[in-house]
Amino acid sequence: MAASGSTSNDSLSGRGAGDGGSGRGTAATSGLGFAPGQVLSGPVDLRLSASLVGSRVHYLATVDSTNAILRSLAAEGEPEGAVVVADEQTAGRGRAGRSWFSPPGLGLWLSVLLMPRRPVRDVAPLSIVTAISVATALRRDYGVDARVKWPNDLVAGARKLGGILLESLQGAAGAVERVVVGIGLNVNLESSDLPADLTETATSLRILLGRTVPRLDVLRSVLDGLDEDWRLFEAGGFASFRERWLGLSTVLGRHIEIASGSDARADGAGSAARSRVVAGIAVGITPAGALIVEDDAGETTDVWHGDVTVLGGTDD
Ligand code: BT5
Repeated sequence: MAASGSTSNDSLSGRGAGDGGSGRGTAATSGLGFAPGQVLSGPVDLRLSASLVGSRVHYLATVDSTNAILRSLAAEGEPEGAVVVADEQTAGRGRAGRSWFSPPGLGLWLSVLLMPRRPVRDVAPLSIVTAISVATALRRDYGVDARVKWPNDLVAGARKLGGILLESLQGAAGAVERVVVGIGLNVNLESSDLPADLTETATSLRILLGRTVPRLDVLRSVLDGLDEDWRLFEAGGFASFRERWLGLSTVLGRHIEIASGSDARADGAGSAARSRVVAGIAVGITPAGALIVEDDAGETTDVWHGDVTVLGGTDD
């Protein structure tokens, strides 16, 4: 299908107008510098160094969910590395049926198509790998103290800066043929933009830095970082990210509770019927990306997915 989504002129601001603080207002900082509704070449139009991630970038104004759009495109033969990025999502998705607040022009709401051809279990850590990759890019290029909260959160100062939603389109014999990696990143939201239920828990680059940031620059930083990290993951699996996780994790060494079973699995099948809570200290991560939790009796459990609550203090 042709990627569908409405177009608007609001985002058609001069390229780079947001970079120099030229005072052209919201459109200058909110627009990606291109008219929405186009398919862009990452290397040519966006000047990405990446050769795979962002090979084609569908830039749309308003969509229900970039993950949903990219799933449809994938079914019609979209190549690996394709990206869908939208100014606004009207039905942005979180895990387990939750929603993702995606107001127009203030964040990066995007999805990347990957084709790992690895078994489901090997692909599950891609969610934390993506969070590690984005955190690394933001630390390097914006100097923010971005960290990761297993399994899929990007946090700063104990607040949620972004989230990752992995959806797999499973192929034959357990091989994952296509994975849609959804990334939501709060860029230029101010506290007053947040709905009441997120004011105490969410943050953005703008809130952290005290200034607006051109979304195009953040997009480049994130896609180039992902391209590099995706190659590392393909070559060495999660083991290549273990050290970085140890340095960026907000849960390591903390007393936590994990509600698992309410989470959607990597293959998208979900397992809502079974829900269990594992409690203890997060003592490490396995080479394959499962969180190791040690209970009071010293027994350890490997946990593959779930929602983590850090007990007795803040999350960072
Ligand atoms: C996530 O789910 O964190 C995954 C979010 C993935 C969003 C991207 S945007 C592009 C792509 N297309 C999509 O449709 N989705 C992906 P989860 O761990 O379940 O967290 C969801 C919870 O985060 C919600 O229940 C809220 O409490 C909170 N939340 C919602 N919007 C938020 C925001 N903009 N900033 C911070 N927290 C938010």
